[in-house]
Amino acid sequence: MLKPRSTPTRELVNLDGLWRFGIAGRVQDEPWTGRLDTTLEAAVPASYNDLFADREIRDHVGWVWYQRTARVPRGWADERVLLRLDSATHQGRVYVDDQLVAEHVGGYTPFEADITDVVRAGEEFRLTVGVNNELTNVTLPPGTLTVEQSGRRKQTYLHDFFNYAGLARSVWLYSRPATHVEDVTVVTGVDGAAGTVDYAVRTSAPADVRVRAVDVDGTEVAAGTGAEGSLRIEDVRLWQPGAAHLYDLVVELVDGGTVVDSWTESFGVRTVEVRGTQFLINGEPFYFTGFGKHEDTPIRGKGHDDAYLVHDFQLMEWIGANSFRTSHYPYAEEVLEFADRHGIVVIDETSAVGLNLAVTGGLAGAVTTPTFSPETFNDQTQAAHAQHLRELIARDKNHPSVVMWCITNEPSSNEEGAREYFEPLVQLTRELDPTRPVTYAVVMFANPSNDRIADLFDVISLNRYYGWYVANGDLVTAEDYLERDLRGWAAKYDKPILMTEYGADTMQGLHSLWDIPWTEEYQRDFLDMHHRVFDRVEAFVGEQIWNFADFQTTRAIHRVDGNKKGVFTRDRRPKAAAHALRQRWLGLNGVK
Ligand code: GCB
Repeated sequence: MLKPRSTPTRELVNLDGLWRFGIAGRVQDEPWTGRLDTTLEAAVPASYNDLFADREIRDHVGWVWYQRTARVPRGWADERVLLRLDSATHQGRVYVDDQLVAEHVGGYTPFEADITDVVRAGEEFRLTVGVNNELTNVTLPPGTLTVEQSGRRKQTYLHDFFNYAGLARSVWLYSRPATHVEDVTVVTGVDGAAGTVDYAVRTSAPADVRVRAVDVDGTEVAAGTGAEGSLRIEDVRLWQPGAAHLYDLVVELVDGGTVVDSWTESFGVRTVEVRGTQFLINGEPFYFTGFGKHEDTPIRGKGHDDAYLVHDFQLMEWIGANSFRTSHYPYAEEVLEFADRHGIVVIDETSAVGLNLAVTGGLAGAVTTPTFSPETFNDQTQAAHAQHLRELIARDKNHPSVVMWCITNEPSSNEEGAREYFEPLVQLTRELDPTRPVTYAVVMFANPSNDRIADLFDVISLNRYYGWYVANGDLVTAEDYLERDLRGWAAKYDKPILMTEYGADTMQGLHSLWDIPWTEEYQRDFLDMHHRVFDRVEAFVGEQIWNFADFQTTRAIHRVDGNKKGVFTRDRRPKAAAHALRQRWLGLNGVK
């Protein structure tokens, strides 16, 4: 699905701002049929949970309602009119006046509705959006709903981040010509000094297609006609990690000499390949440095915020990080566009986190119920996962920054049923995008002898907590365990190995001379120990620390107002480890 954009043939109205807001039970039934009966207003984009001084809202389970009016610009009489929600976490229902126009399940991918037949150019309409935050065994991420003796509904879940919900990304009204570009796919290659650009344009109706590739200064560097084809850019400037270069592909639909739709897609020319134990970008070995991140800030929760976006990327540059993983869900498209423009490498992850009944919030529990079974994660979960992959890859396939798909975080890959669950999903990912490697983040209890799925993937991405959940406070033992573990994977698989998580909770301002977990010194020494080991293992292609910044989680005895494994605090101040990392990463410069 194309991100709405203003073009010579399309117009765009942003519907962000303050919307009337209420939780189900406190507003009228069928709230879309009239003015929402509330005095509250919620900011969009933002998760609603932390906006109000109201515990019931923060912990509400079920539907909440957002409402505002919007006016269709009067010049849109001959256009199709669409509404686009960049996300509604985790389920959305959209009403224009009394009419349901869209419904979507999945909290981190966009959806839209053609509302031409229910609105009129120049007139106002009432826009009501219901958002539901419930998680079950067939949603991604999954969760469990229970009813307490008091009758209160409660949501529990297996992932270690707060279940922020609401309209955390932008909402748009846009116009589109009746005959229009529906989708554009760009696949690039390198041929000597030239770049090759294979493109495919899907149109809503038969039309003549012409395309041209344009450089940043506006110079046309290649052109072609037809819905599919290949362009050649001589003396191409590649998109490189740390040195982004983007071109525009201008796509025009022409009918009898008139341009009926015009769409511009940015692209970068680059290649990605896994060869043996190497991860190659543009044919050169690439070593990932960086973090697993979260969309998480005070007050806004998971709400997209351009100021944090700029600042986070500034901090990544300052510290020498060349990459991050969108743990544990697809991030706002603005984040990927920024990464495209600034040469930051992205591992794009799905929201399939928590497919593991042996983990709770990072801690291992006894497996009492099988993870994959008709009662737990089943065919319906797998179907939701497949649908999520389709939506994610459709959304993100043209971003040069995205170099790999991570289709799940820490599933129970050592359990029976894992292979049956994942094999078709890996296959689907490869069909949807044959150009990018595929990985999954491997949980600590899956090792080279009991893991059942690693051979299906291109890169082995390990989440390991030696010195934290195992051998806590004993970095000598932890070093030994870590090295054996990594060497075990390297001995079994001829594949690149990447560390996608390692980290130690750290309270900013807590210090000690000794190996005391939670201190700033311990975090620094813990990371140093890991880096010594990584430098000794040949198949190693990168290190992404858990986490970039402290983030909010659900309540748990091992969480102090959230997870504190950030190298930066939640308000983005550096802990001591940040300075040590900076020394290492600026020195490495993406090559080990
Ligand atoms: C993990 C999870 C991550 C947690 C982290 C932790 O393995 O992938 O979501 O936050 O551990 O800190 O426990």
